[in-house]
Amino acid sequence: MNTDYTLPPGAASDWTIPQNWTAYTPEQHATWDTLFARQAKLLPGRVAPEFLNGLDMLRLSKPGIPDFEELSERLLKATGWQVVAVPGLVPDDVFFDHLANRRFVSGNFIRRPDQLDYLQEPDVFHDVFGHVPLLANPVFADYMQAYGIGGQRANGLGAIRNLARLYWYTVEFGLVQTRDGLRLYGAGIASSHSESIFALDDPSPNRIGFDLRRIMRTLYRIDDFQQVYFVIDSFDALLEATLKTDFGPLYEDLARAGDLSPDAVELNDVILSKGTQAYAHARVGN
Ligand code: HBI
Ligand code: FE
Repeated sequence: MNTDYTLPPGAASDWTIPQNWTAYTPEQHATWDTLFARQAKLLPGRVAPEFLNGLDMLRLSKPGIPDFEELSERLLKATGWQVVAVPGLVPDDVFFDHLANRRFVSGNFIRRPDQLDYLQEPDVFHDVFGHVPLLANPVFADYMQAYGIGGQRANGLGAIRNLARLYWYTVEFGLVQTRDGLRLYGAGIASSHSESIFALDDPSPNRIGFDLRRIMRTLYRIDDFQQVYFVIDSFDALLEATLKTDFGPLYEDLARAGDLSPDAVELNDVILSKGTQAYAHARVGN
């Protein structure tokens, strides 16, 4: 995927850079505060309770862009994870190596005030607000490390394309069933005001029960709301499904099975809601 990137000047060989927290301007801290306030208001009743717990445990409501040293100190105590700064997207093998060692890489920059609703590269709000709360949960913390270790293996088997879909449809855009109803937990949803509403409430997307093999066959779009969301029963079930799977033979099987489009519905799918796809069809180019 990103393996042709060259190491930016000033970065260490593992692509980390100093966060340089004291260099953030008051405007940049204010951007964080604006984004935080908007999501903190929207998410209760929408996000998995484990996410809200993480926000609380890590004191993420403290004003301003979090200082990674302080954040890592709390996170280390909770689950042994740390947050390290990187300039942007890093090559897959570097990304996997950090995760396998319980280090989460975060962009140190923040979006401009005119980009509050969408940007292509993951910034500190997406990475820290979106991803880090669940890293304070022991089960999810283990899942993320397992993904990193699995990524190192997939790299050698030419199967990153398949494995990356698992990350996409769980870590970035996952939904979870709870006693109180459907909740979001994916960082791409949790850090987006509009998708936090769309993913749960809009009639357009399909919502389908989690199935590891099915997910790894499914293409995804990076430039718009998802056309399908996959729903796990619990973080325990997600971790167990990945730990008990022998990915080697599965990758061979997936190569034969072929890819599915994001709006596909398969015979064996557990359909929680069949989408109209009206949103996707109304967009130019669909
Ligand atoms: N780099 N900084 C950063 N953040 C990511 O989420 C990321 C990355 N490099 C590769 C990557 N994600 C994914 O493509 C892998 O899961 C395959
Ligand atoms: Fe992300």
